[in-house]
Amino acid sequence: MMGRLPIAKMLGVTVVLTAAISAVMLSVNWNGQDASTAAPKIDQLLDVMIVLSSFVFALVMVMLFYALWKFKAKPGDESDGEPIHGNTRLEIAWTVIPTIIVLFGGGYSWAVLNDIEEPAKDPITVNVFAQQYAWSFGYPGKGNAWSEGELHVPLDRQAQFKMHAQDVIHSFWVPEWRIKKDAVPGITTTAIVTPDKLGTYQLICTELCGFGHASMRAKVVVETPADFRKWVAALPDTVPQPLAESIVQDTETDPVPLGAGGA
Ligand SMILES: [Cu+2]
Repeated sequence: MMGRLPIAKMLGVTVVLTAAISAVMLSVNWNGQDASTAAPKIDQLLDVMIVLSSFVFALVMVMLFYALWKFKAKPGDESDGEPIHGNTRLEIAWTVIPTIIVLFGGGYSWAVLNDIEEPAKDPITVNVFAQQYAWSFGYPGKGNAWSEGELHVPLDRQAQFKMHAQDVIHSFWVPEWRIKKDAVPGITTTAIVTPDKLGTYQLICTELCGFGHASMRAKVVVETPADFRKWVAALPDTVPQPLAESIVQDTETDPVPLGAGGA
């Protein structure tokens, strides 16, 4: 039966449909403004995945509509369908093609992740404390200065955010930076970001963490190193004792912790 299918024609239609769907989907700026060195790489990864998904969608639609049109029962035909047992060629195709697509997607994502998490020589470390329903931040390289509800980082310098959840799981997300990382009670998770555009952004908790989840936000300011130094020097408080203890108690998950940098 496979031999009688117009495979070349179906593939042709699939390619044209893939191009058309991709063109529409790629015309949308899904992730919005970008403000970190990782953002363009993640956006490109998404674009590639969109094209691959469009191909799979187009292929399934072409086969579905071909089958609907070609094998429709004639009016009055009440007979059973043809009994079909395995089709080796088809089974090999539908195993091999998805395997290649998934392996490619996995390998490409791995390479991008490796690239954007490559530790820089002189990162700044920021401790991020997440609790229902607020964020606060400690600057270990600046005498453990502490800020509540407002995070400042210098421009063009890798920031390593060490997450310390105080109660339930929260998640650290600044959309313009693209990076997302869960803050999990008991362990230290690390988000690595190099902000490359000055501006004011919003940190959003992106893990449903309770009644006040929707309002769990903080202001994020990316500023020049000089402005950052001035701001952090003027902070009146240092990290309070219970939060400082959570740093010690949490288990480090990064195999090569970079320590408290950021002088
Ligand atoms: Cu939360």
